[in-house]
Amino acid sequence: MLASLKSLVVLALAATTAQAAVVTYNWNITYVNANPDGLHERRVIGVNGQFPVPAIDVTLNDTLVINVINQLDTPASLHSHGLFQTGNAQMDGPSMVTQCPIPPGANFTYTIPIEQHGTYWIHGHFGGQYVDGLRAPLIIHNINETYKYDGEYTVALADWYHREHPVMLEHYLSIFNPSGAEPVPESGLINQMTDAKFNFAPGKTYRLRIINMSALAMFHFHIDGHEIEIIEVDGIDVERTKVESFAITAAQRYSVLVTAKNDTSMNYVLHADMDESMFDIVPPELVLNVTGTIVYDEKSPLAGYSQWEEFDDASLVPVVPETTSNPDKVYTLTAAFNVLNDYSNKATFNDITYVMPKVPSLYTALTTGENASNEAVYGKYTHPMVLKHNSWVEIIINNDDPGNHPFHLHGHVFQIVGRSKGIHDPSMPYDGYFNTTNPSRRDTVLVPSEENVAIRFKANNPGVWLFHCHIEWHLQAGLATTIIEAPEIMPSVLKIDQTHIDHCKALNIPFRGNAAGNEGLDLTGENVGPDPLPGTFTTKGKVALAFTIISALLGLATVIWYAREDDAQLSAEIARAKAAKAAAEEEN
Ligand SMILES: *[C@@H]1O[C@H](CO)[C@@H](O)[C@H](O)[C@H]1NC(C)=O
Ligand SMILES: *[C@@H]1O[C@H](CO)[C@@H](O)[C@H](O)[C@H]1NC(C)=O
Ligand SMILES: *[C@@H]1O[C@H](CO)[C@@H](O)[C@H](O)[C@H]1NC(C)=O
Ligand SMILES: *[C@@H]1O[C@H](CO)[C@@H](O)[C@H](O)[C@H]1NC(C)=O
Ligand SMILES: *[C@@H]1O[C@H](CO)[C@@H](O)[C@H](O)[C@H]1NC(C)=O
Ligand SMILES: *[C@@H]1O[C@H](CO)[C@@H](O)[C@H](O)[C@H]1NC(C)=O
Ligand SMILES: *[C@@H]1O[C@H](CO)[C@@H](O)[C@H](O)[C@H]1NC(C)=O
Ligand SMILES: *[C@@H]1O[C@H](CO)[C@@H](O)[C@H](O)[C@H]1NC(C)=O
Ligand SMILES: *[C@@H]1O[C@H](CO)[C@@H](O)[C@H](O)[C@H]1NC(C)=O
Ligand SMILES: [Cu+2]
Repeated sequence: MLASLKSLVVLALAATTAQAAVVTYNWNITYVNANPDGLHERRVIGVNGQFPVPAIDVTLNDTLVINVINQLDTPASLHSHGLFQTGNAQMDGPSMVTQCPIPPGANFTYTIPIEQHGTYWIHGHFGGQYVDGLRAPLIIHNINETYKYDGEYTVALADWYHREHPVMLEHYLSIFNPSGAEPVPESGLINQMTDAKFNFAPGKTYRLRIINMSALAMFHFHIDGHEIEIIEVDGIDVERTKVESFAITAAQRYSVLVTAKNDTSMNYVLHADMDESMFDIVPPELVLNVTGTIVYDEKSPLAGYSQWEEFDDASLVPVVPETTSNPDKVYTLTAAFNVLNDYSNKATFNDITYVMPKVPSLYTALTTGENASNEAVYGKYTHPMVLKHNSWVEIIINNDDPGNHPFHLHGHVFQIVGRSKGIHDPSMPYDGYFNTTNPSRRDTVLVPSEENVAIRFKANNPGVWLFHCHIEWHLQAGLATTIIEAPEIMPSVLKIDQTHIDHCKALNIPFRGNAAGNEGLDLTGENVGPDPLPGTFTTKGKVALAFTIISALLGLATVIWYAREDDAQLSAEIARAKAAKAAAEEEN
């Protein structure tokens, strides 16, 4: 089905001269077959029979309506990444945080008043469905753009796997992967293909909207022979900043202006090089340097290659300034990966690995009255942080892991006010502040290994917002916390319609009470996660210990996850191992 189902209804607003539109998309989510890298045809998740999923395109002050029909055999939900959803948290999308997922065969309508402009994306937020294809750019035009340009292109960068996400995830989180090695993608794609082309006309200026829709891969972006000027970062317009190249981690966005050459004698390569430091192994057949082409003339040859330098995103200056305030509350969150007491490698913030509650946290906030302000009702393993309305909050994110992690906050942009090397000790004063006068703002920030970043935001958006690593594997490994913002006024601001409740009922998910589905503070039966192993081992020590335990239990020498075994065989092995472990535990 190729016909676009987008329809545009212009509402005449009698009282004002402003023209706001209701823009409706009908999204029939189904499996389709596709072979985006030309190496392997597989089942992917598409929309209206199409893959890649076409972009959503709206204008500031429109109302975006997405009528979802879930024709998959699993539940699904959609998150509009980077949108504030002010007073609309029930439309944010993450399953078991702001809604019960949409059951197979059911429909759900996301109604989203558009209050921002810039470059965003929309993706599945049930399991890892976006990794299997359920992801698309979401472009919001300003009514009057800050910068002028003659044309625009979206450049969506993504990594691509040949196996389906649930199969890879089971192995990733299993006791067979004690070092927590992430599945390495088979390809990198630009606009979900390997040969994307962008036509430039001489002398014109283009806005390129670059979106990183990866599950894991980070890209370094650069265009041969052309200067690029950054003008937007995660929806925030910034002063023009000339750069040669920039890194863009999963879920980040940049807009750049590129002025075309004055002649058409050459075409040029657009580079999005995958950062190999993110991968535990780099298979020899993996092409790291993903490219597209800037085409001036189909018949012209490609120009040669050049070197470039990178820049620092915290140096970007927002066009609309925003000062910061001293925080009313400071949290320090230390991210780490460890083998926990279920012998699998999981991610933790302050030793807690995120586990979904029995009741979506937003429904808990709306149904527990005075207890909604008590963190305990959300359950220990959602790692709740209750914020007072309009308070200023600072989070110091420590990355105590050998890998780099991009952290994303739903419902906000945050200010990047500090950073330093090493792991900040919360009992000491913070020494990493570097800018509290109009600091750079964005919704996803990269925290390099063994460094920390301090972010600030005002808790002015009542709702429940996930704060998590946007490497999909790490989110699934539990690298998330839940921000409960202004629970005291949430019931007067947010409205849950009957569809939410119907979907919970259909999936047998309780929709009121605390995280365990009980009244008051009785959390008997709540979902619990694995906890850290006892003792004070180093990470390496813990991995080694777990290896010893697993080897002793199962008589296995070593298991290497990325070996491309047959999926069925892997699943069988995992099932056998689980049974063996259960049997061993029973004997004890
Ligand atoms: C957009 O919406 C805002 C808030 O409702 C309003 O103040 C503004 O005038 C609108 N702008 C236009 C151009 O319609
Ligand atoms: C959704 O797509 C599936 C598969 O293409 C099709 O069978 C079904 O009729 C579609 N449903 C609607 C409501 O368009
Ligand atoms: C979902 O929406 C489609 C298209 O509007 C409709 O044909 C179908 O009956 C709806 N399904 C359910 C379960 O409401
Ligand atoms: C658009 O912005 C420009 C420059 O900021 C300004 O001169 C112009 O008046 C604005 N146009 C409208 C319709 O707001
Ligand atoms: C996309 O994000 C991943 C994960 O942070 C990162 O490794 C990769 O470099 C990013 N891609 C680009 C183009 O920067
Ligand atoms: C293109 O030509 C115009 C007019 O001569 C000049 O101002 C401009 O700098 C040139 N642009 C580039 C990218 O060379
Ligand atoms: C890939 O790009 C990097 C720069 O990001 C460069 O150093 C390297 O030589 C390129 N590799 C190939 C095979 O082109
Ligand atoms: C802090 O931010 C302001 C405004 O964004 C900028 O002008 C200034 O250079 C920054 N200072 C530092 C030390 O980065
Ligand atoms: C809050 O929790 C306490 C302790 O369990 C309970 O007695 C009280 O009824 C709860 N309040 C509400 C409004 O549920
Ligand atoms: Cu991560």
